[in-house]
Amino acid sequence: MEETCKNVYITTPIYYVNDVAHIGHAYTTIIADMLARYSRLTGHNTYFLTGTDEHGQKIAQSAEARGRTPKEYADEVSGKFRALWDNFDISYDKFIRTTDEQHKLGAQKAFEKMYNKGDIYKGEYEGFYCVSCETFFTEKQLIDEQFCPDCGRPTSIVKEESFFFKLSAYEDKLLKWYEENEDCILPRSKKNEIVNFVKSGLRDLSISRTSFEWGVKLPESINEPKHVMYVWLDALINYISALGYGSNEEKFEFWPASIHLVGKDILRFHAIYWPAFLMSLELPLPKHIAAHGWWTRDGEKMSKSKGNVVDPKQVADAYGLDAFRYFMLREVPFGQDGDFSQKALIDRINSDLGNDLGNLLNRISGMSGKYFDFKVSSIDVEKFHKKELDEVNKILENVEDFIFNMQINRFLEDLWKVLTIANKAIGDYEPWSKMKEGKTEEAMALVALITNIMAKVSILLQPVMPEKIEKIATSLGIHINTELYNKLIVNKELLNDVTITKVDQLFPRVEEPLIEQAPETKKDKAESEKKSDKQEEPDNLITIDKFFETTIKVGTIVEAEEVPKSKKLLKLQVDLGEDKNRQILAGIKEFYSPIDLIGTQACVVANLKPAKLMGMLSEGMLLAAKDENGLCLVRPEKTKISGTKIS
Ligand code: ME8
Repeated sequence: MEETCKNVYITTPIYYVNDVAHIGHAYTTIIADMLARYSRLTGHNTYFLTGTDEHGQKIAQSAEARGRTPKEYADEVSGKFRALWDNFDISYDKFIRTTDEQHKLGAQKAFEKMYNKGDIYKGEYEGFYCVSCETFFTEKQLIDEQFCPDCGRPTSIVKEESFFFKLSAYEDKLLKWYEENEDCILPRSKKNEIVNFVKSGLRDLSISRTSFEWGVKLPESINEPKHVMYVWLDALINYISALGYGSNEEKFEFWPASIHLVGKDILRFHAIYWPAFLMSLELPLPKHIAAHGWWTRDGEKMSKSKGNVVDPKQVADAYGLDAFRYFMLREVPFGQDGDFSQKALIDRINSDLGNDLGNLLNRISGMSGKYFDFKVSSIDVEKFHKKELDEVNKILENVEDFIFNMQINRFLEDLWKVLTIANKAIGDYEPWSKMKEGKTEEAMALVALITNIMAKVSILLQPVMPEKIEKIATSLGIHINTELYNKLIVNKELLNDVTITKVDQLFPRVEEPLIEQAPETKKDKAESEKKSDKQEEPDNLITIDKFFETTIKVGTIVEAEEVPKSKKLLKLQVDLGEDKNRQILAGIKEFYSPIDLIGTQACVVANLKPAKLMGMLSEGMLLAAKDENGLCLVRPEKTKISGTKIS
C-alpha cells in the first residue's frame, strides 16, 4: 500500500471455480478487505477487486465430470464464491469473472498488443503439463520423471502447436525492476527466491492451447481460431480488464495496482510473468505483490483437491465473523504458514477479545455509569495522564508502518499494547479510591483516558472487525470515519464530551469447541452425507458403471528389477492371466526390494493408458496404500489365479 498515493487499488487472486471456497481463500480475501477498509478509512480513493477464474482445462474437466457445460458449472460455483463474500460483508468494489465480455475484450486487446510488438511467436510446445496447477514443466523439473513439483500429481505429456511469449527477453528488465524496487515483492525472503529463479534463466512461455476449447479465443486479427489463451495469461489480465483495459477504461486511473495479494503458491506467476506481460504492454508495474503463507490442517496444506479443507462459513457461524477475522490476521505472521485449530481460535477470543478488549469496554461503561451518569469529559486527561497519552501516541504513530510492510499481526500486537496501558492505568490509579477521597476530577480524567484509548484503538481496529467495532463506537457515542481518524490518530487530539451507552458482552467466553469435531473436512462431509440417507448426493460420488470402467485384476509379479538412475521406480513384469508379461513401472523402490516382490501378488489396474517413464513403457498400476508410516501394496488375502478380476 502506498502512503502518498491517493488512489489505492487492492486485488485478491481470482479463484478457480473447480470447487467451493475454504479458509485459505477466505484468508486472502479477509486480508484484502481489511486493507481496503483501512485505505478508505484513512481517506484514500480505493478500489478493491476480487472474482473468479473460470477458463482452462481444469474447469473444463471438473464440469465434464459433473455432466455440466463449463459455463453452467462456472456460473454456479462463481455464484457461491460471491454469495460467501457477501455473507462475510467483504467490501469489494468489483467482482470480476473471466467469462465476462469486458474481460475477454481486455485479454484479446492485450494479446494483440504483445503480438504486434513482436513479443509473441508461433511454435510447437512439447513438454509436461499439470492440469491441477495449470502449469507447464520440463522433464527436469518433474519429481520422479512424472509428478508435478508443486502439487505432486501426475503430469501429462503435451505436444501441440502453441504461441509463445518471449519471456526470456525480459530477464534483465525484471532483475532491474526487482533491484530498483526494494518492496515490490513482500515478504523480502520471498523476493530473494524470485530473483534467484529469474537469475537461473527464463524460458519462453507457451501462452496458447489447441487441445481444448474452454478459454478466451485469440483476437480475430491473428486469425488462429484453433487457439485459446493459456489460462494464466487470461487470468492475470483480469487486474487490468477489470479497470476497463481494452474496453471502456472507466476505472483505469487506479492502475497500477497498489498491492496484489496472493498465496505463496502463485507468487511466481505474479512476480515474473505478470510484470513481464505488463512491460510488454508498456504499462506501469504494480507497487507491491505480497505473498502470504498457507493454512494447514494437521500440518498438511489445506486445499480443495486434498479434501482436508475447513469451511470458513462454518467457523464464522460458530465463533462470529469478526472473531474469525481477528484470529486469521493476528495468529500468523504474514508470509508464514499457520495450522488451523479451534483451540488457538478460542484462546484468542477469550484472552485478546474477551479479557483485553471486551472487558475494557465494560469497565468504561461500569465506571462512567456509576460515577458520572455515563457522561465523560476529556478536559483533564492531559493534566493527569500526559505520560500515558504520550506512550499511546508514540505507539500509534508507528503502527501504520506495519500495515505498509504487511506485518498485520504486529500492527495488532501494538494495538494490544495500547489496550494494556489502559487496563494497567485502571489498576494503578484506582478511580474508586479517588472517588472515595473526593478527587472526582482525577477519577474523571482516568475514565476519560481509557475512553480515549478505547476510541483510538477502535478506529484502527475497525477495518479488522467492522461489526464489533461498530458496537463499540455506538457505546462510546462516536462515529468512526476519516474525520475522526484524522482528529484522534493523525492529530492526536482527544474526544469531545461523550455519553456512554451500555452494550451486551461483546465476546462471550467460549468454554469448549463450538464445532463438535474439528470443522468438517470435505472428506468427512462426503462420508456423513453418504451415511445419512439423504436424497442429495455429494458432488464426488460415482455410479457403479463408472467404477466398472476401471479393470482391476490380481497380478503375480514374475520379475522385478531396479530402474537405473531412478530413486523411486522398480520395473516389474506381471502375470495378468491372458497377458503373462505386462511391464509396469511402480514408484515403490523405497519400500520394497525387487527380491521380496518376485512371486507375490498385487492388485493391478489393468486398463490404464500406457505411459512412458524414464523412457520405458509402463502398462498398468499397482494399488498401494500410503500413510505416515510408509507404503504397502494392496494384495488379495489369499492367493488367487493370476488375472482374476477384482470387483
Ligand atoms: O490459483 N492457505 O486460484 P485458486 C492459504 N485461479 N491460502 C490459500 C490456500 C491455503 N491452504 N489455498 C488457496 C488460483 N489459498 C488462480 C489464481 S490470479 C490471476 C489466478 C488462496 O482457486 C491463496 O491466495 O487455486 C492462493 O493463492 C489462492 O487461494 C489460489 O486460489
